Amino acid sequence: MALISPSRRLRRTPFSDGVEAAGVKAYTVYNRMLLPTMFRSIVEDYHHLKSAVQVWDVACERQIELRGPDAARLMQMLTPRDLSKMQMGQCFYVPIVDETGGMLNDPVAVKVAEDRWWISIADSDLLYWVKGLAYGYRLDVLVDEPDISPLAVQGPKADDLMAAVFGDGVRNVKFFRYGWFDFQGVSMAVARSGYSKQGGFEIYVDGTANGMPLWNALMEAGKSMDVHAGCPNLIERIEGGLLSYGNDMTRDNTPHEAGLGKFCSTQTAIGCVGRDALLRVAKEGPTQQIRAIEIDGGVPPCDRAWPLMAGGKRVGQVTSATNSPDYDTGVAIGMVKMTHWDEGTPLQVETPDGPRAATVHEKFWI
Ligand code: THG
Repeated sequence: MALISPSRRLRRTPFSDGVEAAGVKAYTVYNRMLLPTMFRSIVEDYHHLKSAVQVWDVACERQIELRGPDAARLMQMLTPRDLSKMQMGQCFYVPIVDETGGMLNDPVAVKVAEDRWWISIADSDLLYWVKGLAYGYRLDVLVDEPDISPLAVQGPKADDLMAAVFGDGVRNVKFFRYGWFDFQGVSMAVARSGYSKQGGFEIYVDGTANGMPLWNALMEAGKSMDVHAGCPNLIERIEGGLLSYGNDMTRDNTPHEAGLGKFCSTQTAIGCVGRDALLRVAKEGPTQQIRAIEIDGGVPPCDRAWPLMAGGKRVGQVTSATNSPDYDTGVAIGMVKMTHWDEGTPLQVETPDGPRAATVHEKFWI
């Protein structure tokens, strides 16, 4: 494949120097920022993520900050998830929908204070939707993208590495909660979250100056734990059923189709955009939904939707796929019509390398 030409539009991150020194081999573009996708090889990175600990430059998980008296009201307008009981110190995975109930993003919302929220976005230009709502409703809130860059520490040894750098207190941070911890005199928000199923943390690094000092401190403290630079791993995230906005679901899908109905309390999410549309789909239920798809016989890289067929008719599509070393099969995420979404349903998937036998599963591998 050809190289990507660097330019100011394709933003570097506070950790890019560390990523390059670690020998990054491939990037993708996410929120107009560089996101590493491979260091040694996808398979080596995968085994290492599951056995040791990695430091990930996920600065591309950009923050939209809401600040002001109407911040909480605006946040609840954005999502059908009920935020009324959310406390400071909590993070919520929140579907964001438009007025038709179509998904615009699936970020992590961080409640920093009653009047201050961060929305840690997936790959879509959500800022303009949020600014438009704030302006259109004349809300008393500032909306912008501060230079706050998440750095993830993921893997079974993540607790030990984080304790070595931030102190033993980080061990007590619960899943999808965060606390403030000192690094070289700077207070940083440290959450137990991240885009893997191996456990770990995300540090919200404010500004560029603290980026490389923190990166280097983690690499130094982790030497005995075989720490390595890593990144969200394609195989591990498909095994774990972690969805990728723009790949596995788009504005054409409702949260219920994406399997995110459990994060919607549309009845009680008062004021949320798309409420009427979602109440309708929640009542009737989706007619297609995300499923784990097992594929026999090996799969090529997946850079477009692959049709899922049954008896010569299209019944869905595969949107992410790879080969799993640990499960010794092709693993995939797909959208399947309700007539064919039951556990064990045999299908055919049309890959660029030819048709493959596929099986629908109700649960993912991890
Ligand atoms: N962390 C932060 N920001 C992010 C991501 C992240 N922004 C972009 C992207 N990832 C947003 N998408 C997701 C998708 C899945 C999860 C988080 C963000 C996730 N899901 C868990 C799961 O499915 O098992 C659990 C969610 C829950 O139970 O609340 O973690 O990773 N900061």
